[in-house]
Amino acid sequence: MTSAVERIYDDVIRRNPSEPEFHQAVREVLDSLGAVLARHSEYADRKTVERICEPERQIIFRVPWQDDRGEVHINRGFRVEFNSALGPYKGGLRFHPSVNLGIVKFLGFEQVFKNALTGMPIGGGKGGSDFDPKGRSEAEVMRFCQSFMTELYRHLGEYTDVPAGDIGVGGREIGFLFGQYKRITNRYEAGVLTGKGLSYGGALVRTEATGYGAAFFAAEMLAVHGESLDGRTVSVSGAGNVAIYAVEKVQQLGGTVVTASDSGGYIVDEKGINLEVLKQVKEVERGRISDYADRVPSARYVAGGSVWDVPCDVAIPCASQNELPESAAVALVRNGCRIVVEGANMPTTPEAVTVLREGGVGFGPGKAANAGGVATSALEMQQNASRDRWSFEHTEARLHEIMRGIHARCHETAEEYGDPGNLVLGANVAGFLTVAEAVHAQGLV
Ligand code: NDP
Ligand code: 2IT
Repeated sequence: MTSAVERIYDDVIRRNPSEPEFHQAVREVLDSLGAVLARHSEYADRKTVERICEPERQIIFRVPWQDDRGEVHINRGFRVEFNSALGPYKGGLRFHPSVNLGIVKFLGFEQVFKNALTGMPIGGGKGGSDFDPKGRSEAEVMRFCQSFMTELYRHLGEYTDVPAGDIGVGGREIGFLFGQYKRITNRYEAGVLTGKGLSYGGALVRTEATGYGAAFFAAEMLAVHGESLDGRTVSVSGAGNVAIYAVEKVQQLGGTVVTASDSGGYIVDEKGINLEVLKQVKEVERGRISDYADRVPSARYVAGGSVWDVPCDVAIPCASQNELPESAAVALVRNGCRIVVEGANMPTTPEAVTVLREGGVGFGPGKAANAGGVATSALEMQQNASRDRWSFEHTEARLHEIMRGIHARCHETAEEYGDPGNLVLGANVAGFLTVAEAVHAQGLV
């Protein structure tokens, strides 16, 4: 870090105490910006970096709701509207007990650069709640979503702020949120949320998009070395939306996925994950990954432990932040892993990224590799705005083209900035340049 960038970082820490994930996300981007700022003195003059590190608006609100027994619960809701230089705030909602302001800010900050990399006209934001959907009935989830939207709706709009899903928020929750927004506003504003059901304005491929996109990105990374996913052994963590569709696309591209996990433990299935069983257990029954091992004789379940101990050529972390620590990176290097591709947001710790780089393992950062989800959300907004409906094939082809474009841009930018193959540098610089140019052009706002 140059001293100018170091000062900006120190200021971020001082003004945002007790938010380690936000500090981590900011540090990773600032670490990449020294050479950029040396070339662009106008960004220093107008404090463009400092403005990009400060959210435009941060909303925190009370979410009261009643469970099925009539007991009252009070959760906290968040929406951080980080940057609108490129378009309306865009980014998911996370429902998980670990959610706090610092986590929402790290996710919102990442989203700004990710959305810029897609080339679509979308700004960055993120939101959520410390509500824990686990073990809650559908009626409880609906009441929670309705209470959450009863406050959030005033901040949203298809030209203002467009949420989608993230951990704990999938098609069911988006449906409840959309219904309440429509009821309160008396407007059928389809483009106010993405990830909607196909019967009311949702887009084909949005469900699959993040996982498919991460697999496409992995394929692009391998292609640089004349390799492919065909015949590769792949480890995936998580067993939610991103993980399931990463497994599906890797399999379609000829790879064998041997793992999946949740917060309780992981499964190893050397024969390759049986996708039908995985979908039944996680999407239909909302069960645990251990249920998979109960049904598939070739699989074994490991309670706790580290899924990254399983030897693989390609690792795709798709669960949560900092799930791949230094010790896991050491194991991956030792076992001959070729590339790590982040399906989740910031799953790899900075220490682990260093170990991977020194060990010669290719690394695809989340803000590039998992951008397929939000890119397809932007395609959903496009379809809503034109009251159109695209086929699966057409939409998937657009997604594939967008992921190829993101990889190419990161790759070329890393070369231009003197560190070929460093996709962290490429993603941060390319994303920053797009946002900074628009922020600068719009004056001191
Ligand atoms: P889901 O809620 O569908 O699935 C999350 C999965 O990760 C579950 O298997 C869950 O296990 C596991 N998990 C969550 N938190 C932890 C934790 N602290 N430790 C271990 N395992 C955990 O979420 P998604 O698949 O949508 O999201 C996964 C990741 O991908 C997140 O980082 C998200 O931000 C990112 N992402 C999502 C996009 C999307 O379109 N959905 C787009 C881009 C990125 P358990 O059930 O035990 O909690
Ligand atoms: O982290 C992410 O990019 C998402 N959760 C998806 C955001 C979106 O608006 O589709």
